[in-house]
Amino acid sequence: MGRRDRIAEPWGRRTPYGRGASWPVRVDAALEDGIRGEDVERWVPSASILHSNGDALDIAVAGGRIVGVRGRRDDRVNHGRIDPKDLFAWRANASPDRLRAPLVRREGRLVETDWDTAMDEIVRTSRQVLDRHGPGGMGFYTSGQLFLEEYYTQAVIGRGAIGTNHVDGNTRLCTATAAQALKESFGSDGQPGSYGDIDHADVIALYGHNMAETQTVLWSRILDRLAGPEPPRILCVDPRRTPVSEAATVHLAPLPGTNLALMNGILHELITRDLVDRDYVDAHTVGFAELADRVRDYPPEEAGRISGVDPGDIRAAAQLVASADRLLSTVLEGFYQSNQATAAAVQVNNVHLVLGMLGRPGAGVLQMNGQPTAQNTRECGANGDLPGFRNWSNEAHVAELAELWNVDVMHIPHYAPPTHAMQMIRYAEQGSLRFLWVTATNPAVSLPELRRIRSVLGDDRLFLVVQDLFRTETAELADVVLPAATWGEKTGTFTNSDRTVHLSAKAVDPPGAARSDLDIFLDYARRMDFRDADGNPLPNWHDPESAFEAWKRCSAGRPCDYTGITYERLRTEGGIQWPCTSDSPEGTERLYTEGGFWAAPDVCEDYGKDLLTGAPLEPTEYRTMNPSGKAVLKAAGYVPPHESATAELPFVLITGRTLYQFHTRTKTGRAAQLNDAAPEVWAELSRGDAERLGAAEGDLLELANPRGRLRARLRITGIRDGTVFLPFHYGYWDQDADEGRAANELTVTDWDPASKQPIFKTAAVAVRRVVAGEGTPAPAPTTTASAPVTGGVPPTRGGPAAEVDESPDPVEGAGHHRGNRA
Ligand SMILES: Nc1nc2c(c(=O)[nH]1)N[C@H]1C(S)=C(S)[C@@H](COP(=O)(O)OP(=O)(O)OC[C@H]3O[C@@H](n4cnc5c(=O)[nH]c(N)nc54)[C@H](O)[C@@H]3O)O[C@H]1N2
Ligand SMILES: Nc1nc2c(c(=O)[nH]1)N[C@H]1C(S)=C(S)[C@@H](COP(=O)(O)OP(=O)(O)OC[C@H]3O[C@@H](n4cnc5c(=O)[nH]c(N)nc54)[C@H](O)[C@@H]3O)O[C@H]1N2
Ligand SMILES: [Mo]
Repeated sequence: MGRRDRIAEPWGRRTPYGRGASWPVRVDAALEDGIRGEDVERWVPSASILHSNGDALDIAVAGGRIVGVRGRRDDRVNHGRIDPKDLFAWRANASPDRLRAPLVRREGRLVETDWDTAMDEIVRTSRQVLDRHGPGGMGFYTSGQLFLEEYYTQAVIGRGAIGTNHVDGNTRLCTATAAQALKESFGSDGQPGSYGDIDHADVIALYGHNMAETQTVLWSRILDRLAGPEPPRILCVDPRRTPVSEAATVHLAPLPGTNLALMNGILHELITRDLVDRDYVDAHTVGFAELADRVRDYPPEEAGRISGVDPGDIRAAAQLVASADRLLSTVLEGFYQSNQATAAAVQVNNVHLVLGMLGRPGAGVLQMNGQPTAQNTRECGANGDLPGFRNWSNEAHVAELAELWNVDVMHIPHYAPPTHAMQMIRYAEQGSLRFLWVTATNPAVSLPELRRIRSVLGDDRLFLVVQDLFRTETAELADVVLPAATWGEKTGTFTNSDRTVHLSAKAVDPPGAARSDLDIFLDYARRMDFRDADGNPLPNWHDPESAFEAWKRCSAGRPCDYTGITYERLRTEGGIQWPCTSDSPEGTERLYTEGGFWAAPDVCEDYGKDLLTGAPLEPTEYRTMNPSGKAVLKAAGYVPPHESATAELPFVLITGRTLYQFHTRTKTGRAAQLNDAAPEVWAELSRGDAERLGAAEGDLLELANPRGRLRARLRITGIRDGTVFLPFHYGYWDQDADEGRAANELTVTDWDPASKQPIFKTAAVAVRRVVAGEGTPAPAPTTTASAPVTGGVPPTRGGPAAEVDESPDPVEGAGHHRGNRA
């Protein structure tokens, strides 16, 4: 099939297929300039690390260096394809500014030191804080980008050895709402659907999910269905014009923050027009009467009034999903980070439950993940959950952990729900949290209201450890910086959005003295001399595989049961979907096929919350409501966002992603192909709003509200009126700058009451034009949702450096893994 510029054509060449057929193979490969297939000495199995899709790939190694990547043709997830970020960003691993030695703060400055000095300082401070403040003085803020083995080790150290409740991940910012929505509806986290559902669905609905840019390989699968016989029809719910909306049969562009009203409008139509699957509802759910009652207040006219969507379009959307023979829905940040996040995401589950659209090929829900390993943070209990999706308010579940770890049950905090990240920041601000260990996340750019975050993390009272690959904005605030090995330099497993587990093996050595996160945590545990009740070391494992085996014991009998998976199987077979047990050795493609949910009172992960207030249900209340563990139809009424547009701050600010950059750009900003495609922050406005401001493409704008200010060049796009979009990828200029370029200078300290996920997608801002662009367009890509609606902007191209091999066969001279392609 030849070579393609995958910056200009991010989704690559079409390989059309029809409904129910197998998605054709297309193997994407990118090797360093001058390296040919036969120069590659080893291909090391891994998967993509720059989104949640879990695209299986092999890392090419020559001369002790990573020299490229190639998609794995036999893997169930990607059938050989990889996305532009994964094709190019591996170059960042070898970046000359990687951290090569630990840093400690001396007289205000970070200076290089050795591991003993750095670890001694961490251990000494840990002991001091434990003595003076107890376990509640200690906090761990981790990631959705480490490996399963590392999270489980962190969870055991934090919850079992130290006994602090303050362990959370940046998954709180990412998919806490996905987890909570799944718990509310089905009793437990765990994705009901499968990527294979794309092959069978005739209607696919994407809610607040710009899949084309954020899971580009999965979108390629949909594009290939759209290009084949019997294409699916698409529903898109997004206030911007995106590649998804361009492909949609029905596009609803709500005012940001009004998803719940819109969903209630859709459910109103399904219920009042009696499009409900009564048999399914009666057999498998509780709560239908309350739901019907609640949505009665949201006829399309009312839902449309609130959301600014034409009532006819709401009817058309309801008609579209109701007409599906097999309906697949996906949900992401446009719901999870917006007003009433959990309540809105739950209504998508409700659509599936009332239509009986679950557990069959093509009929499924994907409450998507964002980060590559977020599923593992959640299942291992390194975020605000207990390991193995155990219920913190179920005494028996906590006792299981105490037995597994051989510690006193009272030592594992379960007096309150695990502390969420925003609350940890609050404790640090108030001074009760004195030690914070940040791993694989860059909160000085990614948390809301950065001026506040800088002041909390930079406070002398807080001892801040930052473990990263680079000297990030957050590392600059740290007391100790630890240099970590990353993907390709260490071994571990991780699980994608559709429960597929992959092994990522070490391909090359990390730079300098950098060490794997797992080794660092285990070293800390030894130096702290953590012991179980019998005086044995805790944790009692020593490497990735022994950590994985320990995790398997923890997962046994829970929804995320890994007991049938081994490193050897992952190495030889490729991705396997959990649960995988001796009863289901091939893994499990879909959950809840016979209705059987994880919602019975004794097994469920959560008794649920009031969606408006977040108040948790008492165990007895849950038992009464759902004694036999059916799915729960949970309803909620609309309430406006806490911050809406005003006369002074007339625009609603939404923030999000572009295809070519990943988060705070520590990797994608260091690969020329990706960096050049979107090198600098920009702001998107509609044509009408731009005219009203007297601004043209490329003009410099200032966005401001009481929390901060930033400047960005204007791109005029198909976004809805009254809304301004900023990519959140670009870190601030310098620590003292009062005016930055990070979107989070302007976002608000606020979170969803049920999931505690911060609201990154509704804030109010003023926008004014500062300087004319003089014909220079905004530094925004043209191939994406940022596509200009005005002429004269040159198209985004990568050129020869971005040319990638796309072939039905593997590149020359390379062996392939056997696999279980779906
Ligand atoms: N290229 C790229 N891919 C990524 C990542 C990345 O950084 N770059 N990050 C990964 C991670 S961690 C995540 S979490 C995912 C996120 O993946 P997505 O959720 O797809 O990405 P976002 O751009 O955050 O938001 C999606 C859409 O939500 C819309 N939106 C904003 N407010 C609202 C609202 O109130 N209602 C509705 N209905 N829509 C709204 C925005 O217009 C935007 O197009 O992407 C993953 N993949
Ligand atoms: N305004 C706004 N803010 C947002 C969002 C938004 O849409 N809008 N989205 C939110 C979401 S969904 C997310 S997921 C977050 C992401 O926000 P962050 O997690 O802060 O972003 P990253 O840049 O991915 O940070 C990961 C860090 O880990 C480092 N790293 C990578 N691999 C390893 C490793 O193996 N070990 C160690 N120790 N370090 C490693 C990287 O160098 C990087 O510094 O941002 C959130 N913030
Ligand atoms: Mo995320």
